[in-house]
Amino acid sequence: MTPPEYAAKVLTKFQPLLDRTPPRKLFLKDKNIFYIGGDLKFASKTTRDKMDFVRKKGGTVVPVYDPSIVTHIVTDTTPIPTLKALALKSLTEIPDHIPTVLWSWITSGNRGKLEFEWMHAAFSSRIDADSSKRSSKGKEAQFPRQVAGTVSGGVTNSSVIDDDHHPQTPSSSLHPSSAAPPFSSAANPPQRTRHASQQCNGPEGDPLAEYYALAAADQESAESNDSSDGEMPMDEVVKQSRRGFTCDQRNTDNGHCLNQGIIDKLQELMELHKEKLSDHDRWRVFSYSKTIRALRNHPVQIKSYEQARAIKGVGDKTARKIEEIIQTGELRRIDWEKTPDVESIKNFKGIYDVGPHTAYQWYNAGCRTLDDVKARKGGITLTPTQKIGVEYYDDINSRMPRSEAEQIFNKIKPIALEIDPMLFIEIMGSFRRGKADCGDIDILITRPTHDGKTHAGVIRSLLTELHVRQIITEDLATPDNFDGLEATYRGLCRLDFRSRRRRIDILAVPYESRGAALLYYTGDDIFNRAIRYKAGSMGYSLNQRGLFTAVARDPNDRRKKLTKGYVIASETEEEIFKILNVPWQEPHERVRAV
Ligand code: DCT
Ligand code: MG
Repeated sequence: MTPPEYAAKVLTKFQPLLDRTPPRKLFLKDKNIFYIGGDLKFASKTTRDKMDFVRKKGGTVVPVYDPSIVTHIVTDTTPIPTLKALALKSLTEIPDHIPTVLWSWITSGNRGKLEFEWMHAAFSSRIDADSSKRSSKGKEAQFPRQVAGTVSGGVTNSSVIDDDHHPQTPSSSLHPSSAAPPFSSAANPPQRTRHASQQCNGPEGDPLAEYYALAAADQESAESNDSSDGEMPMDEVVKQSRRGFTCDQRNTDNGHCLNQGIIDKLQELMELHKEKLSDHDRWRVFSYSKTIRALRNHPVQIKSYEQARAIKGVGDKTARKIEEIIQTGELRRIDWEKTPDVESIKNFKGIYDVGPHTAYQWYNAGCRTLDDVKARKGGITLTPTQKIGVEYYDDINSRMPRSEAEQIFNKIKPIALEIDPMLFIEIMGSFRRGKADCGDIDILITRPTHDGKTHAGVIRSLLTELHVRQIITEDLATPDNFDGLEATYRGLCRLDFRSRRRRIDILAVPYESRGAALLYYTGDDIFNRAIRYKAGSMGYSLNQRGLFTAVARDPNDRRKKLTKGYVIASETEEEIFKILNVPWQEPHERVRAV
């Protein structure tokens, strides 16, 4: 059995033991560990024992190296076999947020608490991995972590700020042999950042954004674990360690909540952090969303700091905020976070096709209001879709009643069936989850192929017809290939001349992918992340096309696939749930977002 095969097996071992073990002994609980023993082909007894040990201490042994999942690489071998196991060419390809440590780091947990990763760094060039944890340790309450625009003599350097993915903090740029101690950035303590340019985190629409946020959440989790103020370690967003993965628990929200007042204030604070894009703010969003979820399901009304602190995952700082809300009905932090840029950035991001990067650019160009944008203040330029976004700003930013989505769909469906009566056409997204209002209309189209025909080209005819009948009014994004089986269309539509314009997405998928596509486009997004995460931790990969086995890559060139991951399920949602051992849930039970 190979090490990855054994790792996959370990995932399901020891559950009864884990259930019996006191949580304080599960010191690897939030850690996703990729272990390398140096035995690439056959898992030796030592490797098997070590993987068992990780699992028994609550850790997850990740079978296939995936930087979006792995929190720590633990290696007992030299760089070359380590790189082989990781299928990388150079240690520099390991992202900064993943410490590469020796086995001794794992055993340090036996002494009561895991020691700092840098003390156990496996390779000198990786000593500084994840130095961001150390640079801001213990300062979170007062000073949000400086992302990449670092402070030098009180003057911020915004030139490197955009590159959130490769932050050049003073400590991370130090050579390990430097005399400076690992906490050297304390000489330049992170400062509260109010200037918009410092909050740009990278290109908008970054498909990995959620993983960076997740990684940030994990970082902070470890950080609070280590912090001296006793903040409890946070669970990962999509995983609830002892109770399993978030996708495994049906949504039990019965609408009645005893802690709504607290939730409202925390939510208000969370929304402010959403507009700010430093790692710190992203983590706050995840942290508060998790607390809010916990409060929603909490069976008693919280009346004290101690009661708040007793909730799993609520640390000292959050408990103090809850106490303030209970005692005063207010939360001063909300005013503190209402920096001048927040409102403008929020408004700009409401424009279709405007992400954080553009929003901050416009802010820095002097725009503060939508009128400033319309007036092109500061010489800003808009793309054609952004112009449509500005013109129908209010329409696009208001949610439609469920009934309106249904009426629009009921106009579109017969038109599609006129083109081909064999089409499968369904409405997805929040509508399928039973929500009372919808942000847009998500339509899925496919067609059985047993008669030798497909739905290729249908989208073209459908769009033409919907334009002619003035149901679709503006195009925002048209498919690259109208004649393929996969196509994505985005636009605006309306029920009639008196109605607001609404966002509409039409997605065509091959018939054999329909189950995976239904699952994906039904959501919600947090449920999707959780089920993808679970699939990944089981050595699979899940997307809107199907559930795939892991792909083996050429160690000399990661871009080259050695084995093609093959689809093991895609035709029905049920089979995907079954293989991933997720209890079946109807669409309305898949709601996880707060
Ligand atoms: N989705 C996802 N991850 C995202 C965005 C979307 O998995 N980041 C999936 C889940 C829902 C589906 O795509 C449709 O997306 P939206 O229309 O954006 O969301 P919705 O759940 O339909 O909510 P809304 O009512 O706001 O449209
Ligand atoms: Mg939707």
